[in-house]
Amino acid sequence: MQRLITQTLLRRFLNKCPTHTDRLISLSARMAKSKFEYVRNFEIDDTCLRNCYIVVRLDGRNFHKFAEDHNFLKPNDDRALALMVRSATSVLEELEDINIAYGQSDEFSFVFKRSSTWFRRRASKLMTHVASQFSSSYVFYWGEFFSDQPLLHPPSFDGRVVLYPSNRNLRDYLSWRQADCHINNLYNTAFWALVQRGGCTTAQAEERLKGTVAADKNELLFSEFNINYNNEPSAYRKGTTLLWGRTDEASTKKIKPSNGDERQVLVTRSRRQVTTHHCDIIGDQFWDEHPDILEPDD
Ligand code: DGT
Ligand code: MG
Ligand code: MG
Repeated sequence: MQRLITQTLLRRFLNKCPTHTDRLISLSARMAKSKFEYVRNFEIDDTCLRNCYIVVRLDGRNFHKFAEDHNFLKPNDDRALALMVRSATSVLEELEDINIAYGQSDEFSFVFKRSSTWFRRRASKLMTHVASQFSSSYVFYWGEFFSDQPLLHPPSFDGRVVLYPSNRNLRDYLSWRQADCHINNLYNTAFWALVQRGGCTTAQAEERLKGTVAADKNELLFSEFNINYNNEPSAYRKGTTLLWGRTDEASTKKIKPSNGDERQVLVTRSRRQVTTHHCDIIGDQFWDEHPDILEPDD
């Protein structure tokens, strides 16, 4: 009996004593705070310069092939454009401080307020949040737009961060993207008209358009295919601009006055909402109509 008690007490004592492994773990924990912690200093400071607009531009990776694989209509597929806009809307809704976004083809630019302090203005945080929110939304909403076309492989989008220090620079950046949309769309409209309606091979269409200016392409579209380019959908010609707006929502509410019967009343509530525009953003008119997008230059 005495022997059994002694053995039990000894076992309890040994269980409380730190083993060799315990000692090693505790040593590593202390070293993690000291010896290893220096590796943090390899992280670089990528804080974006103050007072600048932060633009994150995403572009679909290898979308030439992605569009072929998923049977996108040429030159513009309304489903694909709408899915891009839906994904960009989700970026505005889920992330902070984006005042305006502009998109065309497989790209979208998101403009963070120049006064934004979101994620301490760290470029990598902003860019990766935009890219991952956009990409996951593209997959998440795919079926809403492509009900008859399964998603065959995961799409991905590259991202870059560019800083613009003045309102003029930011406007010129957005003008550049919209001018790019116009040039590409006019070319693609003429090219695919020649191929789809004019019976040209792609090589012949390319040859026909070599060296032409915008006026030549407009003329070709009108005289050969009776297409007035200016009547093409504005979403194709101008791309898509997303802004924050307010809409009034009406609903009914039951009230019961202390001296009367219960009755229904109409209440309207103003809700902040992302709004979609396919207009010119190069001229002054758009900026005069939306004075809240730009913050004053110091
Ligand atoms: P990247 O960006 O270097 O990885 O390569 P891509 O192939 O994405 O080239 P990019 O971004 O210069 O051009 C966009 C491609 O996306 C272009 O080949 C046409 C395609 N795309 C975009 N929207 C549509 C559409 O609505 N319909 C069709 N058929 N193609 C589209
Ligand atoms: Mg691309
Ligand atoms: Mg592109």
